[in-house]
Amino acid sequence: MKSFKACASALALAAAFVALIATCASAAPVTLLSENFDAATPPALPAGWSMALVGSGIARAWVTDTVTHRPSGYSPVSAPNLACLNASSIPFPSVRLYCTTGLDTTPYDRLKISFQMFHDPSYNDPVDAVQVQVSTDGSTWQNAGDPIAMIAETAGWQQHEVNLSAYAGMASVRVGLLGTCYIFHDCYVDDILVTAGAAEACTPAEGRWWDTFTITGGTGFGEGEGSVFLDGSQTQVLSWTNDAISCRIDQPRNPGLTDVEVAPVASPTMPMTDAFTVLSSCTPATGTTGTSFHIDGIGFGNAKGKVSLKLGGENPIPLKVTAWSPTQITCEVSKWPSPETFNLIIQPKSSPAIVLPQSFETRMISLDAPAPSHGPAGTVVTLTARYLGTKKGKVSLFLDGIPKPLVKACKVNSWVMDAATGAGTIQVTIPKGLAAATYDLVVVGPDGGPTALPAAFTYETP
Ligand SMILES: [Ca+2]
Repeated sequence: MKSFKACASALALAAAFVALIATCASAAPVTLLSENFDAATPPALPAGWSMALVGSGIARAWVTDTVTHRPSGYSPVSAPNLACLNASSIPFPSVRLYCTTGLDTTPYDRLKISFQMFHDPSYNDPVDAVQVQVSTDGSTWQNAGDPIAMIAETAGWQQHEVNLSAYAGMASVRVGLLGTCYIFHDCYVDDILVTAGAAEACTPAEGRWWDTFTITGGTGFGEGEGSVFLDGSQTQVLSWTNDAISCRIDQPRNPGLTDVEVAPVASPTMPMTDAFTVLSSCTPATGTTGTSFHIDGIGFGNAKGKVSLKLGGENPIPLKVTAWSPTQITCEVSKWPSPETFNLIIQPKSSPAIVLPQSFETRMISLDAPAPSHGPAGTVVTLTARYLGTKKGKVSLFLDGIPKPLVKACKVNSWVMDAATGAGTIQVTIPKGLAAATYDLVVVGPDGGPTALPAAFTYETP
């Protein structure tokens, strides 16, 4: 909905029309705030930034500078300036460095702040830290994420990110960095970025083994190639940019709704719940005796091999193979024991077996009401059915009467199923010699079991 809102508002803003439509279409992250402190004249803060003391004691200030002093001699990440909070002795207040203009995050689902912070292992006090803070009214501030300690194994700059998505979709969001540093160390930051984006999404949102899909949205995936997981197991990454990740489903997987997780190199993982649907590699993926279906994939080889349905530790049920290529097999169900979801086992001629888990489901016959639903002996009745199989079954009229139930077979005139869709019709003739009553219609389908349509046909006598 928010993406749609972003597009709708773009239509209203003629000047920004092209740029915003492009943003919606590509779902690339948007930079809402970028501050490198390089346009300021030290020690002044750049325009749009201010500070506030939090706590009491010896007043001090965030300033801009061209180099670090405690420890000394380190350059800014981006030249010529960094931002610095000078350390002082106790009692000392923390000082918030913050942007004075609220950011409009209403079009977005995701929000993130990233910044560079200087770390130093020597003379470090555990309280020395930077805490990201957010205000939605310009006066009260909340902590976002944990305080980031200055102490580190080695001296140098590190980039940090804090997820601010709880503040996406709001009219005015101010961000701040609350610096705390005691006596020996100053607090240094540089290159603050606030990035927004749509919710992460997969396009297309469904696919089968060997298909590709692209993940976009979010606040940027970073430039280094990370990893992508489908339901916890890694899948192949074909390309990776900050804006989009292209993936391939490089192994057969269980069909169904799947969690996707993006694990960038330098950012926290991004979980996407139920973001992708794995489809069966079988088309159709449901059927019955006589159903013809094809399997798409890779690595089947040129020579015709074997295909079977398999359920747990039971014996495989061989299928009739009617066509075979390295990437597509066509086969037919000849016989099966009961309605189940089967693993499909492909045994190429000269390579190991390929298992497509939970990929083909056999179905019982399903029936619609007969037409007509009443009439005398000799009435020709049509039943619309699915999964009726290609082998003719049996149809009877049934009445649970006294002293005993009555079963009377109907003549089956035709029994037709489309081998690809499973749709079909059964045509029967109502037998002679029954009492006027409303009977169940009982159909014995391809799995050998009876399926009843209760009180489906009213038998009329002259
Ligand atoms: Ca800078």
